[in-house]
Amino acid sequence: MTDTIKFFLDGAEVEAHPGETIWQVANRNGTEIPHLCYSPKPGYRPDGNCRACMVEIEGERVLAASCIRKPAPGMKVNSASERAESSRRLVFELLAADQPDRIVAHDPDSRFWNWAERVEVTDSRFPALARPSKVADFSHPAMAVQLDACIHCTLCVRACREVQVNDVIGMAARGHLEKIVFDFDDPMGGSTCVACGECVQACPTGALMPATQVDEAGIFANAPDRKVDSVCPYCGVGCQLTYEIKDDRIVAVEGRDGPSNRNRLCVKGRFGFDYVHHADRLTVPLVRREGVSKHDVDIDPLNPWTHFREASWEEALDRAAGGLKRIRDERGGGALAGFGSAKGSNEEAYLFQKLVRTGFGTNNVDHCTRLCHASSVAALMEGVGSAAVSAPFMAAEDADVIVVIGANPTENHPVAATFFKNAVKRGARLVVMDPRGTVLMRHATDMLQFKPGRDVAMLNAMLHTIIEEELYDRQYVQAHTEEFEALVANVRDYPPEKMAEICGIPAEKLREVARLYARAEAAIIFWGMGVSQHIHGTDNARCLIALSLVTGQVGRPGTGLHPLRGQNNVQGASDAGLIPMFFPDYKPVDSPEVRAFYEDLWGAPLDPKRGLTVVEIMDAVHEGDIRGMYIMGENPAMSDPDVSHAREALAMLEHLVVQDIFLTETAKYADVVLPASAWPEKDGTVTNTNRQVQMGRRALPLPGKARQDLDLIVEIAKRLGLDWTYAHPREVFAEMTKAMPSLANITWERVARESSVTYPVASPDEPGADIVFTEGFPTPSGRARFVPAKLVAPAEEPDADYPMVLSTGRQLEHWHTGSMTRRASVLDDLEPEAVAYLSARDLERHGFRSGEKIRVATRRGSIELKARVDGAIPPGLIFIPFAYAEAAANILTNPQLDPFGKIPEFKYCAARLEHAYEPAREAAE
Ligand SMILES: Nc1nc2c(c(=O)[nH]1)N[C@H]1C(S)=C(S)[C@@H](COP(=O)(O)OP(=O)(O)OC[C@H]3O[C@@H](n4cnc5c(=O)[nH]c(N)nc54)[C@H](O)[C@@H]3O)O[C@H]1N2
Ligand SMILES: Nc1nc2c(c(=O)[nH]1)N[C@H]1C(S)=C(S)[C@@H](COP(=O)(O)OP(=O)(O)OC[C@H]3O[C@@H](n4cnc5c(=O)[nH]c(N)nc54)[C@H](O)[C@@H]3O)O[C@H]1N2
Ligand SMILES: [Mo]
Repeated sequence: MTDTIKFFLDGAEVEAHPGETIWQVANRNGTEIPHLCYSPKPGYRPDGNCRACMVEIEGERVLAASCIRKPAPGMKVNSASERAESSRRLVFELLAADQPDRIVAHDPDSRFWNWAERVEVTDSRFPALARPSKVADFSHPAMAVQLDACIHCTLCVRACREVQVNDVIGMAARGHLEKIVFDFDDPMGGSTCVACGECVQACPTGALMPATQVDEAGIFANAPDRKVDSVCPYCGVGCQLTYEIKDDRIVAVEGRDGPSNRNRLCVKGRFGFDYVHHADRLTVPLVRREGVSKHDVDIDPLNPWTHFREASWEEALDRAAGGLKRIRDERGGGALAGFGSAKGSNEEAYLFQKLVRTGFGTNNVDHCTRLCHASSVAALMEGVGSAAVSAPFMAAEDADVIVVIGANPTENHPVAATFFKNAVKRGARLVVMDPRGTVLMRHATDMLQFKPGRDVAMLNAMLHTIIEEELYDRQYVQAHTEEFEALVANVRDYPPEKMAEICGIPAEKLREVARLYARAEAAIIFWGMGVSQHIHGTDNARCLIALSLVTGQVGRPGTGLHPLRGQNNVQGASDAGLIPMFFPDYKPVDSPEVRAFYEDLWGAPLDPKRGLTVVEIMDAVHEGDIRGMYIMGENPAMSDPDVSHAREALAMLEHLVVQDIFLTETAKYADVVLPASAWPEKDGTVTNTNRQVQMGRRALPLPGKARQDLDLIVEIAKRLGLDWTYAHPREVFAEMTKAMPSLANITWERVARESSVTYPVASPDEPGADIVFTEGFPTPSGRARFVPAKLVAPAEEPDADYPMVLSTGRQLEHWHTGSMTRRASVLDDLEPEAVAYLSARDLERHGFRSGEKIRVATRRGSIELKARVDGAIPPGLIFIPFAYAEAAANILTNPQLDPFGKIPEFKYCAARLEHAYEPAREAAE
């Protein structure tokens, strides 16, 4: 800290760190200075426009805005002089003149009114200015805009343009007509706003408010009676948030300063919370009525009584466990399987796999990671000995080159994407590689819109360039890797000039991007499902790993390999052992020493064979090998590939127990349905994509007779003969730390205290290691291994019958199978219908109009949904999100698996477009 300076604040000598403003130093020293246009939150640039923070500086004629003014050595600042105070009071008085009175304020608890009260301004001597008449804009389902309270402080503009980088809000006009506008002065609901709500969180006056907190007249409503700190239940970013609660209902959500979100949230985290209060919530245990077929499962969640009847907890649990026990005792544990959940806590995931392993007696336990990053995990384990990210996504802040491949973070990891966009503003190069144009493309410095399924061709061409042009890091390769020669020999066959045609990117561009990445001081790679969900997904990831190793772009700040993890707890659930080939911490089940350790810890004999994976389990049901299943917090009837086949399997099961918060498409096939706890109803830890273990806290009571997921797992375990006594997740966490070296130096209390602890962590009082592989790799040799990849074509190529390529994935507003988000009012309002995204050319060629209902068919089946033209989709490609039960994308998808990761090819199959079935037309024929 050589650059600290000393100056005087209100007579006392204080120290300023480099770059600090007077306001920040004062604040750090406990001197509060009013502020309106200034937000002390990270990411907000001070603007100094509102004058609410004026201070007097000795020897200066005019007062200074303390939020923007930096102190000089020896400067004498007076924050409480009569002149400063009366000037600030005047500012508040002038602003109050133009505000609705506090009793009818949109937000009487706003920063503006709280500060006005503290500087003793309650009303104003000044007349109000003539205001434009149209001030209220309630066009957006999530946010209320009432510009009569706007003070033109531009915080919302900075929130939108500089923090979240969505570029929707701007300032228009001049003088007293000046106002904030959305796009070209559109209603907010009709603008390109993505509803992250950053502007609402930033607004100091209540001009922008969550719609849940204003009544029809625009006046404040639903003041919370309590607040609970937790973590977002949606994606792997793991944003920390605060639930604001009134009468045991969430009324609003605010972002907290967590290490992965710095107060930011996205539309789902901020406005997608009311699924927990939806009328469809399961509130009583259900058992299937005697003799009701599982093959006809069109059940209304609000009226399930045709198929199910209510049962007492005793009966439901006895039946649930009894059916599993009978199958185990008659046929052995191998006839059972369990799907655990990546939407629950670490403690639940750990107990679930322990139940399957010690209670069922099988390793047939898996979860959605199989459909997700299983191939990335296979490649990372084989190449670098660890499947977690090598650096958090915040490392983008230190990178010169950021590569995003096969991921659509503005929709799927929106808060992480804000940091990528921030990095571009700072001057980093952003390389986006995706067959489909994404929103991130607008921010990309280099866009490689290559042919779907051709990643290996593109990446091998880059590796070829790096080796041929000797751009690789010879020293790094020598010191830290093995089997380099195998890579060199392999990529010889893949020069850019030859690969250009295959991947659709000109050779010179391939070379240019290869040089850019290799020569960067610090380059980092982020990837997603576009890489992993292919029959060659493991090969795709191998190439990315090779790129980073060959150039030494790993283990330093701003470098690394980061598979963006999807579910809020998929990292934690995988770590906890919800995987058929691994015990907790990726310890192989087929190693006798490992097994002995766990048999000792758990006091039970363990199955020495690897278990079956998600898709294999469904196949085994068809074969008659698996007869009973326990599914907690997964919806395979929607999320598995070739879902007709999966649904048949579910119907064939002799015994199916489903534990969920809704009567999902999967639950409809159940023999017993156990109503469980939603995320805001439970205590537990979760691990995000950055390896940060975070604390979720119970904010709400359980609805009806619903019970905690953890308790239900324990109840089933007891009925299978296990002597479990866990009464609180804290006890489970304590046991996990014994089974999992990765959790060394982390305790429940520590996570509760610090909110977030990154693993691995070297001691109880040090922060965890954000960056790993700084000195070698956790492999037997300490070296990372190159694994060459050959070109493998997608399993099903377009042909004369099915001439197009179908790709599936996600939308910003919806979560996977829609069970939660289609029951979240704002989200459902924003995206209410199933859509297929097409290029204008394909639409025209088929004679469709945008918005028209069309049919998409593959060899597995067909669905009908609305066509939506998307300029970023190349001709020949159809993109369908899989959130809509009425047009389930997985009726279409191909279940062919990658041989290593066992992940299905969700991103590529042959399809064709047809006219929708129209009864009227058929009748006329
Ligand atoms: N809103 C929302 N957010 C989510 C989720 C959600 O359901 N909704 N789910 C979460 C989960 S579990 C996950 S795993 C993540 C997934 O997050 P992403 O990985 O971003 O998800 P996808 O939309 O499936 O696909 C990513 C990209 O892959 C591209 N792609 C398609 N084919 C190919 C190809 O052959 N090669 C390459 N390189 N790219 C291709 C697609 O065009 C798409 O832009 O999102 C998480 N976040
Ligand atoms: N076509 C296609 N299919 C795909 C993909 C794709 O890109 N394309 N992506 C795949 C990927 S990456 C993934 S991760 C999977 C996701 O597949 P799933 O995990 O099956 O999908 P979700 O909808 O997230 O299912 C979560 C379930 O948990 C329930 N739930 C939520 N919170 C709780 C809780 O606290 N307790 C309990 N007991 N239940 C809870 C929800 O109601 C829901 O039924 O889908 C895969 N399927
Ligand atoms: Mo996922």
